[in-house]
Amino acid sequence: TEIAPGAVHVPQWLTLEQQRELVTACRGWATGPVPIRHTRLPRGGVMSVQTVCLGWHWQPYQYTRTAGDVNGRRVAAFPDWMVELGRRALTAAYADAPTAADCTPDTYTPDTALINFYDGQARMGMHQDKDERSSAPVVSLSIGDTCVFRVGNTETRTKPYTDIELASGDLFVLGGPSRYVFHGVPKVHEGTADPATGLTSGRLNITMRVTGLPG
Ligand code: MD3
Ligand code: FE
Repeated sequence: TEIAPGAVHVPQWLTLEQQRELVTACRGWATGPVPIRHTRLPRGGVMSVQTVCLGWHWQPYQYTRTAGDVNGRRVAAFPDWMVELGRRALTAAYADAPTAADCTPDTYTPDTALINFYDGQARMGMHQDKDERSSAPVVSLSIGDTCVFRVGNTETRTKPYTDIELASGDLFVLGGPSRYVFHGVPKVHEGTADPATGLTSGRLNITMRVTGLPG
């Protein structure tokens, strides 16, 4: 379903087995070289969401190879199998909306992933993703609790916006004219996760991106 030009929702894209495998992989990264943490914001706040990164370490306004705000170590590599998963995701999302992509699935090469974990109280305020030096699409995969995902406009963090539910296994691709829209997660429906995913509580979201940074 195309929510806005370039913003495509593919419900139930991941199989239960793929979801379980991703949960297992994410558990490993969360306790890897740079453990999952609540990101500190420049103005002194702390995000309610917990994040662990692959390939590049994200902090507001910058991507670095090492995690200066955690333990100074280099983040885990972005795996080749996730590049392939990202390409399959673009193919699935843009099959019926080919004009939306500013890059074709076979050349799409994400080099970083932000893995966000939401407990029942976690939220993400309305924001734009502008720290990447590339306008290539962002691929989002959700596992666990269902959430409300708010897709807004490129001008303001307020109305008009569209609220949709993102459930376990759903794919969302943001590209083309929707790449720089304000968006957020105002609500997680606690306790809606299917334990067969491997997550008994909370919500996991994986976003793959192209940083546009050298090697
Ligand atoms: C729209 N994550 O990590 S995923 C984020 O569910 C983020 O954890 C949310 O927003 C989450 O920055 C939403 C869907 C998504 C991801 C990236 C986008 C929507 C986007 C980039 C541009 C516009
Ligand atoms: Fe975002």
